[in-house]
Amino acid sequence: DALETHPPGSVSQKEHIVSDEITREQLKDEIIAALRHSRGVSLAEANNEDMYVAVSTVVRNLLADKWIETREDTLKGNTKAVGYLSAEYLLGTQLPNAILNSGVPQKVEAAVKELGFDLNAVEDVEVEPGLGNGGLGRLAACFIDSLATKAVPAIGYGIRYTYGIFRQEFDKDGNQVERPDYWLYKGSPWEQANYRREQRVGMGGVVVTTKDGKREWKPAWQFRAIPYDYMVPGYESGRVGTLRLWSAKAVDEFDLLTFNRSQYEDAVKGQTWAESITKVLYPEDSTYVGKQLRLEQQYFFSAASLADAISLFYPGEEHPDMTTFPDKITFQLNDTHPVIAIAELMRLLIDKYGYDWDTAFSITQRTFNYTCHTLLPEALEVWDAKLMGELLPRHLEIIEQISDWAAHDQAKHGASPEAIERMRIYSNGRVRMAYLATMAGSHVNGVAELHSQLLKDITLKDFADLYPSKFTNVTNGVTPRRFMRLANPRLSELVTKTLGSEEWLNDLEQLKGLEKYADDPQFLKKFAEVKHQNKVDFADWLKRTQGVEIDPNSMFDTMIKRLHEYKRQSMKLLQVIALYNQLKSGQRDINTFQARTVIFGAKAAPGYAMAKLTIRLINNVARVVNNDPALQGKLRVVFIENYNVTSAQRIIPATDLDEQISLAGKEASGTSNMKFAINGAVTVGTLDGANVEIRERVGAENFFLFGMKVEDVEKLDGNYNPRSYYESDPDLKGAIDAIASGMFSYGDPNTYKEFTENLINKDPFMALADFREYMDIQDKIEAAYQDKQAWTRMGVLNTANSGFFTSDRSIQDYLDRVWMTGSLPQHK
Ligand code: GPQ
Repeated sequence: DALETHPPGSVSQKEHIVSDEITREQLKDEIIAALRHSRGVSLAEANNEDMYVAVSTVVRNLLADKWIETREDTLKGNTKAVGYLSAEYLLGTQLPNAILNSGVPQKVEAAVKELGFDLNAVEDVEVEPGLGNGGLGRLAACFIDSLATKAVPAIGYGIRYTYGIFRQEFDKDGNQVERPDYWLYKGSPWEQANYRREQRVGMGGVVVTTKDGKREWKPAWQFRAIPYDYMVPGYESGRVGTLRLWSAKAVDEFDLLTFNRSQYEDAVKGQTWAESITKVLYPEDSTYVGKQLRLEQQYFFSAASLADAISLFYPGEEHPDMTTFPDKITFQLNDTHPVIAIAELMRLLIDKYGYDWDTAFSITQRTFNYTCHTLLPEALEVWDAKLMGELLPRHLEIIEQISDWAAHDQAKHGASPEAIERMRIYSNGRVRMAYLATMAGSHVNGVAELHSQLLKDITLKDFADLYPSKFTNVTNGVTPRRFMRLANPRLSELVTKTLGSEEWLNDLEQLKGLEKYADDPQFLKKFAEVKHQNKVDFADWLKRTQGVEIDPNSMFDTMIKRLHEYKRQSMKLLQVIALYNQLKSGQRDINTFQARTVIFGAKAAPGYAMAKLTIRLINNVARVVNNDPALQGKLRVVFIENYNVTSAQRIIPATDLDEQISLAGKEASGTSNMKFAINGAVTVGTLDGANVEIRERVGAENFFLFGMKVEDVEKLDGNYNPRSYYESDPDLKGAIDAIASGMFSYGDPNTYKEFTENLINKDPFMALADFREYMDIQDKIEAAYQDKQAWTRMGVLNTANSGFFTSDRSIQDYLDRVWMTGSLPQHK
């Protein structure tokens, strides 16, 4: 399939074109040649899809020399490289970003136009590679963008899932239906199968003791690991990094013996089984499932990536001096998913390269660092030792040894026997991956100040007490190239004109220069106009794609993120229903009511019943509210189907009010909050995750804070009685009773019983306790929005003060605090 989807060679061999000096005319020739050579069509025959492939091919060609050169410089080893290990990369579309970073974006745009095509329509053809679930995967995508932009020698390693995150549809009852996301249906011009760097990965089998007393793993099966390479073009750095995603294949294409007996099905079984490893992304976000196939995926890509790095940095060496490995490359473990790489490196060092345990462990410890992305206990991976032992018997043995070493080391550092017991990596038939990563790596970081503090105080307290210097913070960030320049060209242009250059795009703190215009009526008018036009565009898009009509003059109030109880979409919904009740009863005057469009976007894990029920309820609240003539269209609820990176890029620039309302102490960081702030939306939020730092920077008066703090939550925990809130707050009771009465289920009181009962009796994320403050702050927001100029000013101050939240800064923090490495020279 790789050969079919990637027509070989560059389109025009006639001369070597220096990419930055290419003219518009040359570009047109290249595109026409690409149409003819790789699509077999003339310009006259070409449709948008042909054009998409042709332009992608030409842009890739423009980047090729920089890609090769960056790789060569990375492998010279003068600067320690970074290996980013992540099971997820939620990339978003590639073509617009590649054009932006091609060095000649205007010329490409002009060339496509002059060939008679609308570049937007051409770009719309692309299906985004949804190789991630949510924040964690999107963060990895922002990080590789920033690594390339900052010219850090780096390779992103991950998995090429044949099926990415499911495509979400809603059925006639409003239920989520999951459809397979076969994003490779028509191939992808952005990937390149790299058979030169194929690896073998074993699994299963037994461990034997050899004659000289060594332990040796005899795997039962071998898999081919085929890397698919993606270019990661930096912005204005002259550098193009690599994302290497592994795909599994059977070693023997067919079992010929079986095939000869005409048992075709049996013959291909082995192949199907091997390929199942990278077939599909697990759709759980922040939840651990413990499935064998998941561990197979984790080991498969970790082992292939380590083997790749060793062969890259010690080419052709049978006995490499692995004591230098940590000076050549440092591996960042993106959550616990790749933590099995620790045991794999130990196995290679001891069993393959013959190092003693202490040397091997010292090399390993210096090689790895671990980022934790959660505080939810159910998200921490704890593998069943039996399962691990069957799949990776030698690795389990090694982990057992590390576990013993760790207990020993903890005792040396003065830990009590009880603390040592609590910190056990391997006990009671379980392997705790977060503990393994903490003990066998150099640094552990959380993803926002508050989160890193809570890791030290609660989740990893015992470890932090013993090894305080291991722990650090790196607050997340987002790439302004995708989430500002590409998503919001109007605001980008206004910023560039106002600041006088485009330098802010890779030095985002320059946004601060906008602050002095916060009271300039001319500037405020332009800023407001940008927002309005973005809202008009978004409304058009929604009409076109979902057939839903919304009013761009209403306030766009947005909550987009995975559906999870801790994020509290349910609380937002209760507020909407309470508003609806008040408007219906006349308690709130419809004539003075600020028109609002409440926008939701969320996927639920297919096995997460409460989340799926919430989706159904949102859709049905939308149905009832939107069809009630008494509201005169002033309150509308829309649910974006199949929320993904592509739709995020449309929603964020059009949003007035951003909802970040998780229970304090549950959201590790959040990253959409940063995207909204940069784009000049105002946030209503709790003191959770990165909200804390956003509020600090944009100013308390430009942020709508409400709700309990972490300390309040801790105090309430244990004697929380949600029913008391339900009984004492008429708005809250009215909203829950409306759901229970069947108002949103055609009169059936049973449909949402689990939803309402759960809130009244359990409410694990204390939505009821925060409800009153949430209602009140929404009233303040409504009042504030009436003063358009004051509201716009808040938006400007959000944009001006959110420069800190670029992922370029996060990467700089990793360089300084964790990786202790630097950049290659930039080639402009
Ligand atoms: N996050 Cl553990 C995920 O998206 N998936 C996960 O499995 C885990 C965390 C998120 C986290 O919930 C957000 O608060 C962060 O902003 C994001 O990771 C990136 O760090």
